Amino acid sequence: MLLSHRRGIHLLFSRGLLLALLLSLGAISAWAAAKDAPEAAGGTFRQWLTEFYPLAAEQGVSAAVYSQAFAGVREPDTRVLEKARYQPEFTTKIWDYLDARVTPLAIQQGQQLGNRHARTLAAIKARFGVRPSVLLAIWSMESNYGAILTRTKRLHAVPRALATLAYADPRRQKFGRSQLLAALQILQAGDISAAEMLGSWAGAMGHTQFIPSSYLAYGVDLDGDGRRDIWNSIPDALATAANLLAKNNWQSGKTWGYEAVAPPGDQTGLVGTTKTLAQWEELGFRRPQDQAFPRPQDRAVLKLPAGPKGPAFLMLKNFFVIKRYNNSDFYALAVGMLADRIAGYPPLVQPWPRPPWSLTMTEKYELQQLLKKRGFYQGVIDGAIGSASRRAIRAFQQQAGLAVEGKPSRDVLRALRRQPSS
Ligand SMILES: [Ca+2]
Repeated sequence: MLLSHRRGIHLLFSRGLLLALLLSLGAISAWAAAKDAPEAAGGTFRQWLTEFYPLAAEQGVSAAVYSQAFAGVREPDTRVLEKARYQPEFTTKIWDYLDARVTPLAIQQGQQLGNRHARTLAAIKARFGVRPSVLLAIWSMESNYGAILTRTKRLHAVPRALATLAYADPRRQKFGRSQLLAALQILQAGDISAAEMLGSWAGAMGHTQFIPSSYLAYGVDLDGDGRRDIWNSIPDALATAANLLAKNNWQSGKTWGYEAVAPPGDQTGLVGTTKTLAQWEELGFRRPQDQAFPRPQDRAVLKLPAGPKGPAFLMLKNFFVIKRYNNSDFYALAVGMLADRIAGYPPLVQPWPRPPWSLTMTEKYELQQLLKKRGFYQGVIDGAIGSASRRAIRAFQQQAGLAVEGKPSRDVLRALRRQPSS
């Protein structure tokens, strides 16, 4: 395991079968000893780090940089493994996803930050061809305009987090190893100090949340201080995001897609097919409020994110370029819609097919506030109903003698409003 396959074979032929056998026996007995002595598990992680170093050295990482990257580290980061194991116990609907991200606050902050960083954004537009509102929307989605970077207790030392995945998460071993090598190259280049290299459990870093390999591919030093600093420099972080989009063939001057009204009937069979906007019009697809499609020869893909009863979308090339950032239709739609709102365009015309029991965004805030007031919820009031909010709903339902299902419904809200504060 500790030698790569290729290097193991090289060893076998260059130094002989006997040596290779002896080495593998040695590795087996060391493994057996570690297994018999669970208190030595930390030592095992240290040993893994020692044995990983030659691979880093091959990438030009000095011993000094390597030991700095793991200074004081004895054990894997168990919080990383907990977060890696987490699976949401419910599926999010598109309207709940968008409610939590395309919020009045995110739009307002995006507009204010757009004014504050107008010169930077204009320079990025000139160099990479990406309009400011798209970059502001990505910044909001990725780090809440940098707010998550200030909650350092929730962040992880990136080299340790990636080594943990490589060492202890079989499903992410390959990812952990390759990203760790990339992270060490960033440290070697001196773009950031080891102590400042903080990120998510999976190694996403800075204002625009780049994993180390993407950082190496797209990092930009826009402010010209000689370092590509996506952690502390907003110009660098936004330019790096723009560079990713540009290098993936962003089409300057074009939008991401159009809200469309589908013709009567179930159009699910056409989802994912590509036609020109003119051809979609011939099939009966229209923009709401009888606006014309600009450039009818542009090719577009049909999406029905909420199924046949919800609004249709005709997605242009840039929608799929946004997905290079995060390979999710929900994500790309949220970036596109938030960007449009920041740029001053109106919201969607057609409603989402929300079930009758579901709550509006204002009601979700009220639900969380009441759960907090009644002592069931300790999380943030952000209108995003995740696991913690659902646990709180279940706890409340149990105490109130209601059916325990944890759904953020109108019934639950009514029951909470009736219950006096404890
Ligand atoms: Ca810089």
